[in-house]
Amino acid sequence: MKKEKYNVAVAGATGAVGNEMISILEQRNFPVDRLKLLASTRGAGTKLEFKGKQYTVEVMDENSFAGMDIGLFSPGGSVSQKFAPIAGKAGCVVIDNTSAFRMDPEVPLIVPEVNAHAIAGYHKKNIIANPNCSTIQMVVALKPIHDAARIKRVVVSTYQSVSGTGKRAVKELENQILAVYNQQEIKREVYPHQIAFNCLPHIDVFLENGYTKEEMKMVNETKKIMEDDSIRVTATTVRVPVFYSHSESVNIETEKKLTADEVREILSKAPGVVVVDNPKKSEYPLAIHAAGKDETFVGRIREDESIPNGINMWIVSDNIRKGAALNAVQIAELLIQKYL
Ligand code: 3JN
Repeated sequence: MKKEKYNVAVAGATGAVGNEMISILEQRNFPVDRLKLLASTRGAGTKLEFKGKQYTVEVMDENSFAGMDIGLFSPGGSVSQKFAPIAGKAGCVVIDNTSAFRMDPEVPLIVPEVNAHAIAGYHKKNIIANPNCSTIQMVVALKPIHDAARIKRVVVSTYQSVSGTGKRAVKELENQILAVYNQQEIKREVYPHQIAFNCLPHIDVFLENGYTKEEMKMVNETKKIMEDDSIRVTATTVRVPVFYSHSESVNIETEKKLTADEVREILSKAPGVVVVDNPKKSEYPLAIHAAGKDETFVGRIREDESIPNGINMWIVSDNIRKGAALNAVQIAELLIQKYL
């Protein structure tokens, strides 16, 4: 018999994404029966609110998941690596926000607007992966174009906000901005260089091929979600001094010719996408407008005049919401609609 309400565990509850997951469960009135908030020993004891009631964050251990139906995970990658399989085996379906399982062929990697059907394979490990934030907002816009004209190649450059790194990075940018204005010493702890008034072409670690891990996540996850390994993808990921929302300059080459107007038409009907594209009035997607919103905003849609079938566009979304917490809760909604 189908349950009416579900026992939900939030792992990594004290982090930026964990906090947002709790808010989104409340905002979307997710049918929560018992809520369990989990974190490492550092976060345990913190008090957090859900629907007007206070919850104390507990230390996550091997026994945390007995009797829980859904686990929304956003701890560090190594923590997910250890605890997601434990939770899965205990019958708690994990929706994991880290990269630990994204490329595992037995784990679906889901963006509900793009590949909801792929969730069907979740029971192999009882784990569903939430893609990287930069990938999510890009594929929401790419999928309807791919369906209409088959995308052959994608060249993306990102402008990623500091909230993608977490609360400490948000504080670091604030402190550095104040230090610059007050002509004080600039302190660095989170990033290898000053982030205030600067751009860092370096997100996550560098790999043998000269790309960063963040860049290769965008390459590999895009192919898996779009279910097409023939799409060629190349990425440059850049951290910019913005607090919330990631922006992306995306160039695509399609098999079939599409005009800019056709792309606008396709995207205006795409789920989760809002076209903001009126350059004459200086209207285009902006990080400060996307922050706190659920949609992915697309603008600056124009033909790439250097090739026969090319399109350029600018894609902006709230990295903590659609890029992480909201996408995870949408996956949980799909799961309970169809399977639990
Ligand atoms: O930097 C960003 O804007 C997004 C960061 C994502 C991130 C940070 C640390 C570890 C991830 C991720 O989601 O890919 C991971 C990871 O799980 O590998």
